[in-house]
Amino acid sequence: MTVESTAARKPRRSAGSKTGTTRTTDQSAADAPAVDAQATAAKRVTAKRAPAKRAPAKKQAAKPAAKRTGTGADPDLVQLLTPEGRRVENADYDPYVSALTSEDLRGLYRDMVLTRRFDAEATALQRQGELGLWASLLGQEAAQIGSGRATRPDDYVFPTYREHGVAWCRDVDPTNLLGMFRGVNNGGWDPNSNNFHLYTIVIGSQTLHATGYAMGVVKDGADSAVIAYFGDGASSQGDVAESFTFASVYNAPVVFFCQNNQWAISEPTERQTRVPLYQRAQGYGFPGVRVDGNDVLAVLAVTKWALERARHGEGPTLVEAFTYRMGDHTTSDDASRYRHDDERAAWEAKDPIARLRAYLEASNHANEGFFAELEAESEALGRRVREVVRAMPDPDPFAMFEHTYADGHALVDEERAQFAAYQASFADVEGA
Ligand SMILES: Cc1ncc(C[n+]2csc(CCOP(=O)(O)OP(=O)(O)O)c2C)c(N)n1
Ligand SMILES: [Mg+2]
Repeated sequence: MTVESTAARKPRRSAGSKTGTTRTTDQSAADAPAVDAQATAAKRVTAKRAPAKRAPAKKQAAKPAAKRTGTGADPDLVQLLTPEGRRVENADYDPYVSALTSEDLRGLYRDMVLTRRFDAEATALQRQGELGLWASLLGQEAAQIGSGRATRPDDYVFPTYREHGVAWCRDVDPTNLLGMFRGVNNGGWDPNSNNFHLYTIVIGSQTLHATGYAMGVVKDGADSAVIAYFGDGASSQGDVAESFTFASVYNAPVVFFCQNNQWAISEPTERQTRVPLYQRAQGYGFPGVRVDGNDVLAVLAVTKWALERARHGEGPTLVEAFTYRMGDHTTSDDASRYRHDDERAAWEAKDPIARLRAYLEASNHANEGFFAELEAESEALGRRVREVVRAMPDPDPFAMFEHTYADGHALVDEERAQFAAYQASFADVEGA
């Protein structure tokens, strides 16, 4: 499915493009002059360092203002599909999804269903002892599919450890995600094949990598954008604050995509922030938008808008996808120890897949045959995942000592010898 291609491509970013004056969407009148000054400085730096080969400035297409106000019950939330699956109008973001065909809409549904199935299969495999750990995305399918489908192949994606739906959109084979969780490799895919970086466990650090990468994109004169995923808990990390500062002052073409799933392991979001997370962006001088993270159309629209800003030299955007982690933090966690079932039940009523299905059915975008075929495809995916994981060869246990230092190290040599002695201690048992 090529949802991305439905949006018109815009001019390439250039050194002289509007960096500050268009960033009015999230600024109050009072702070505008300060931000303008900052943006001018950013433009100066960018222009000085820009390679000569980059295209001259082109006139910007008119952009819609970032709406912080939605049309639903929550005025802060951008929503195009209500939890009941009713389409609501939004003049700012409708243009980003208006060209979607029935096939595109079915494609988004298929993406979410298959991603959920893959995720459920991985959780079951962990319970069966086939994986060491799994971080489920249950409940976050719309946030991930909507944003993932908004990206172009030449964009670069920096995920956390939970972005299985985004990986799906980037054509990373889902079975490749499982090697690390089985402990047989350190990643399992080539980041440069799909412009999808390796999973990052060090909370928030990938926002710095993404910002640096985005600054490099500008130096290359390319018109691609970068998107960095992180969580509500990660928003408290210094790395994230630093990346916001750098991205802002260097006007880096990066979208900070925060999946606020309400929990950071056992810490609720109110322990991370006193203000809605999207409002943090204002202090850094770029727009922030809160989108209904369980509404795939709204997420697609808002992320497209933010990526286009980046492409056109308008700098970073913070997108807060307001969603919910339906499962445990990982399979090592037990969320029933710290949160109530009624909270989960309230979010179940906002399920991202159920709401798109309701819309597809009510609008005749899909018939029973489609849903039946998808169920069969889902079963087949589950079977394939089980077979591939069980067939993954164990690595040579000594391989882990080979990649720590390029030229070897006395301490690693010592540890290798200790490990060899430990392994040898099983010889008697095995022989008995
Ligand atoms: C720098 C760092 N500190 C702590 C941890 C341990 N840790 C792993 S996941 C997690 C919570 C992250 O929560 P959030 O950013 O909301 O992402 P979510 O897991 O909810 O997707 C923490 C604290 C870590 N991996 N890295
Ligand atoms: Mg979280």
